[in-house]
Amino acid sequence: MSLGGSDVIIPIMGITGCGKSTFISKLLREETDIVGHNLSSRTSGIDFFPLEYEDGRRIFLLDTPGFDDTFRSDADILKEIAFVLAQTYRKKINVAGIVYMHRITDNRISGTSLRNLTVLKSLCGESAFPRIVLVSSMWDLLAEEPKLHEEATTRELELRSTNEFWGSLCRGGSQVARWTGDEHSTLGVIDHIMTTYEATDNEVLKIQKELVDQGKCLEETEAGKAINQILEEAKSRHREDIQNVSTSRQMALENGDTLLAQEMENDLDRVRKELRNIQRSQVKMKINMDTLVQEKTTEYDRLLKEVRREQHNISLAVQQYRVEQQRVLRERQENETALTEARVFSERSRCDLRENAVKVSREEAARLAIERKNLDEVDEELQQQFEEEQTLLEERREELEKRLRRDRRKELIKKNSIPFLTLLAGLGVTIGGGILINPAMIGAGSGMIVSGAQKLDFDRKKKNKEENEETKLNLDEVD
Ligand SMILES: Nc1nc2c(ncn2[C@@H]2O[C@H](COP(=O)(O)OP(=O)(O)OP(=O)(O)O)[C@@H](O)[C@H]2O)c(=O)[nH]1
Ligand SMILES: [Mg+2]
Repeated sequence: MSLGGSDVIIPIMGITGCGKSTFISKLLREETDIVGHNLSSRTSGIDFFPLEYEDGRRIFLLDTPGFDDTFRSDADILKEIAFVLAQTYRKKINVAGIVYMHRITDNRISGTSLRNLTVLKSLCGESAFPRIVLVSSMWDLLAEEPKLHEEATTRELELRSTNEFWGSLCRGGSQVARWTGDEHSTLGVIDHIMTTYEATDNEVLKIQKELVDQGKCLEETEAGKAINQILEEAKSRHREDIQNVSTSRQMALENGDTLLAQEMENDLDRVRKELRNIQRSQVKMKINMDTLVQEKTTEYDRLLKEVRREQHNISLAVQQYRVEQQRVLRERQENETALTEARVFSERSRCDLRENAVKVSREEAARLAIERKNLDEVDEELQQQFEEEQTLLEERREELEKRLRRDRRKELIKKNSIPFLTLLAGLGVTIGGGILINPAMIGAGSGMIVSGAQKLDFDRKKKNKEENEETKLNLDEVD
């Protein structure tokens, strides 16, 4: 199994909850558990979703955490993204494009959104702006609300015309797209990225050049500087807070208000802790490519083992579902046989009764008629029982079928992530631009036989397009 050459990556970026995982899940078609439904950030590391493009090459969609992640600092996230981008660049896997998502329903551009945009711009560099598609989500929520829809359109215009939002990106060649939340719309974005990628020379992202070609430390890269500036601003705010709260605490002590003074002491502890975290984050970015590779390859090696274990467990579950499904089918078959036998038996009894009825006295005939009626009742009851049981078994079979499909999809995703994880774990060997998985490290595990990734159904996209012009992707050329 080789990886590299014509395979490409497409990072999906944006703040927490903007719809990155949902966007990806539309291409996977089956329900997966990658989408978060609460406030805490669901995607905490980078996840990889391999898909097959129409010409057979693989596209790895990278589900990234936003720079506002609930569990990880901005520096940690930058390290993660920088490493993946640098490592794939070293292995000659190109970035076909970047999807940057934004919730159009947000009434104003939050500080977090601005922070993400700033990092995006510095990460890509101006020459890669044409590789970016700015995708707004949540339009489906406005479909029935003309007034809200109009407001959103105005916001979209504002985003495109304001330099610090999307303005500079659009002028630099980034495209704007409305995402209607369905597979067709999602395919439109990917198709656009791939078409642009094929029509233009490969464009290396700024951070890839800085880390790999120029040997810069993470903190010296433009994205590192952007994060550092954000951290410096946060530090000055914290220092100011410490000064103000310390003064107030002193006054509270002088007034003998020990309770208030204690509360302020707690506040001070909290702010000092945050300040220390920021300082630690800054230290984390004083890292060059070699150290970054050392640190991250160890992490990815661990992740690789975990994914392979998970894949193995899913395989076991799939096998169990299959066995259970066979059992259900067998039971249905047995029920049918039992019913057929019962019918043959009762038909035979009915025949006997009919024959006897001709020869017997009137009293006896009346008794036989009652027997026949009893037989009919038993038959009916059997039929009813049979139908009930078959319905239950059919429901169970459908449930198993659903689980089987879901788990097989999960298994495939895991399986197809393995070559990518292997590359990130530093186990890939570059030969002639391709990556060979190191067989000694991988062993003969079932996980390494990578079957075809999910094929992107562009035919379906074309068909949908003809059928439903309303969901047409709004990919505007911006001059
Ligand atoms: N109606 C609607 N809901 C959406 C859309 N995009 C995302 N959502 C919902 O918004 C929530 C968050 O979506 P996610 O896809 O988990 O967001 P994310 O960007 O991956 O978030 P993180 O992993 O935390 O960074 C989920 O409940 C989604 O169902 C959209 O276009 N329309
Ligand atoms: Mg997510």
